[in-house]
Amino acid sequence: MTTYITTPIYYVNAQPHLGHAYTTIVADTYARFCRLCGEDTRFQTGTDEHGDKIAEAAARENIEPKEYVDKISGMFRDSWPVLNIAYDNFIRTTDVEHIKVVQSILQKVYDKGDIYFDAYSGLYCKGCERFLTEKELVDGKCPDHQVEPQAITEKNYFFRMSKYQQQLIDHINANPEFITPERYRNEVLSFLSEPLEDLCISRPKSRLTWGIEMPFDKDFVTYVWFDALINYLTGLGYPDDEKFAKYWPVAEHVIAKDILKPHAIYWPTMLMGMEVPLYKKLHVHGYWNINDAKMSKSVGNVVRPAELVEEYGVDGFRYFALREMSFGLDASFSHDSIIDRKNSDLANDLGNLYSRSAAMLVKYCDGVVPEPVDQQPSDKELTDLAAKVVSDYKQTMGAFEFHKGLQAVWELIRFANKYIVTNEPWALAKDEAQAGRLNTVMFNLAECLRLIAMTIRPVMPETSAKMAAGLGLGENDPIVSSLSESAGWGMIPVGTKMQEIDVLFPRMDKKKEQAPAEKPKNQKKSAKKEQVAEQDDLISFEMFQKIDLRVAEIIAAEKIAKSDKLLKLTVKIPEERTIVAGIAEHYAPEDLIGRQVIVVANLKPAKLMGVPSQGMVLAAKTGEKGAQTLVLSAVSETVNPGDKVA
Ligand code: ME8
Repeated sequence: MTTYITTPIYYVNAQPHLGHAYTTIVADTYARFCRLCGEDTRFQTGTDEHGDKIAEAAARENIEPKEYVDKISGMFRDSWPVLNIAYDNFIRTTDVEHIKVVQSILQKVYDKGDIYFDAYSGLYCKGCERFLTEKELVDGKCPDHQVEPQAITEKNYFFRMSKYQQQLIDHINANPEFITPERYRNEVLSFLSEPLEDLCISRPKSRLTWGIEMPFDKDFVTYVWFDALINYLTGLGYPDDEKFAKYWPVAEHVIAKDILKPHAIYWPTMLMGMEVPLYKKLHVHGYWNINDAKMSKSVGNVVRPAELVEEYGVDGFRYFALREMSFGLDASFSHDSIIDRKNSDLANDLGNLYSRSAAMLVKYCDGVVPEPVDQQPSDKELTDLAAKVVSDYKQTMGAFEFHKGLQAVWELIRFANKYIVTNEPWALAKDEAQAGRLNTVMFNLAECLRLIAMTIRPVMPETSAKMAAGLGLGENDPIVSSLSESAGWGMIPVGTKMQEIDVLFPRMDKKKEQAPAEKPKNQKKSAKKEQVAEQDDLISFEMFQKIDLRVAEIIAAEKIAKSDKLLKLTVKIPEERTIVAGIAEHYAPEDLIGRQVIVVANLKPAKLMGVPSQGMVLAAKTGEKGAQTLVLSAVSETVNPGDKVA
């Protein structure tokens, strides 16, 4: 079996956010799942780099479009390894090969008469990059972008999309899995019940130069879907490369509902015009909202994937994204919901199962998987459940119901935790006559861990590898990496020697301060400044200069009553002041006297546990999340208290 899975190619007018990350994690998980099932799999993502919005973004930054797209495309490319996303191909629409293929396709479709030149008046939405019909407007505005579309009349090239309307309806009716989930298939069929208009596919160069030139008219560039959608072919070396012959017939696209129409209507009709077979499946998911509100730059609630990885770990984030969203429906992100999932599903259920089982294997079996000699009828409940879980998992993951696939695995995890309680290995260990039974129970637990390590592999590759290592198995041992070969019960070899590993998922504290993405912005920045900060995650030198960093000498330190974390420090910078620091768990007050540390001297004064604090002491956070240690900042030689740090 072969699989070709793609994400949309993302516009380079903004940095990657939670929505982009979700789609890409979905595609990566599916690719890993297909590989787990032994399929030859190709996974492609990339960036969409032509068009008005991008030319405008470059102009705002005062740089050439090419320089601009190189920079932002690089940000997308750099984001994906942080999320453990392993694509096979990253395509850019500014790639020379892509441009050549788009032009050759345009010429072919033009030569056969499916592209014509005509005047057009219409209501154009810049956000959607297409003309909207009156019917699509809500209160005269584009429902997606909340702006009134512009009335435009100009001569342009058109693709005869209407010609293929019936053929597309027939195809969708004959192939129920062509567009899923079903609600989106119904939406498309309902749209197709009205006459389809032809598709405007060009812009005069007088209005836009940042695009691919029409091969038959140098005064026009193509715009923009006829450029972007073709990436799915050019990434396979269309038309001559063998990759095209091999992977195109099994192409599956993943998108969100915002680009349903271009993918479910424009693209298949374009393929018909190009005389290329249609893709196999379109998988459409819903939208992530933030605390039930739309994610938007102006509200200031855009969630950045790198921040989530930093906060919750890569697997914590991947698990949450796939478990929380029912594929096809909208979902709401909040820091509390991710912490809840991490604590209950990962730390309590999976983490505890692993640590309890591993500890008992070490204690009662010298860390070696024992031979099961005394399987009892009650064990059949466990082995039957494992078989059912693997079968449900395979079916749901293959059908893009990732939340259900994970639910199935968690059924096994929760049952295994109960199995420990009902079988009481600690009691069996006290009775020599029960040695065989103890070995059987411990073997069964080790085998559960193996099956769990294998089934979570597509979603949480890092944790799966860690569990495999803990079980003394190589990351790529077929018994944890091949569902086609090793889905049955009882495959962990007797005699396998366990290895010690770190805690899988430390619990997280909910009361901690929320990450910045959730807080609304309250200061107004100029549009230009915001753009730069948004795109670079950088602050200007002027902004940095506003932070008054100084060397402070600690002259007194004491605990604050009723607080485990806070110390009251008296420092000289060179005048004396009080700073409250959250370092009580890491430093004894008496060890601090005489130390020179770096402080932010111009932080707004605040009261902590009733004690006024005028500044902040800087320290490094080191170690695993949840078990971090603070190490105070210092200067390498003694200097005068109050010296500036720059
Ligand atoms: O549309 N929730 O690019 P784009 C979930 N270049 N997913 C979201 C999301 C959200 N709130 N916001 C964005 C384009 N996405 C075109 C595509 S393809 C030939 C050309 C994800 O940068 C989701 O996958 O606007 C959505 O379809 C995509 O980003 C849109 O990305």
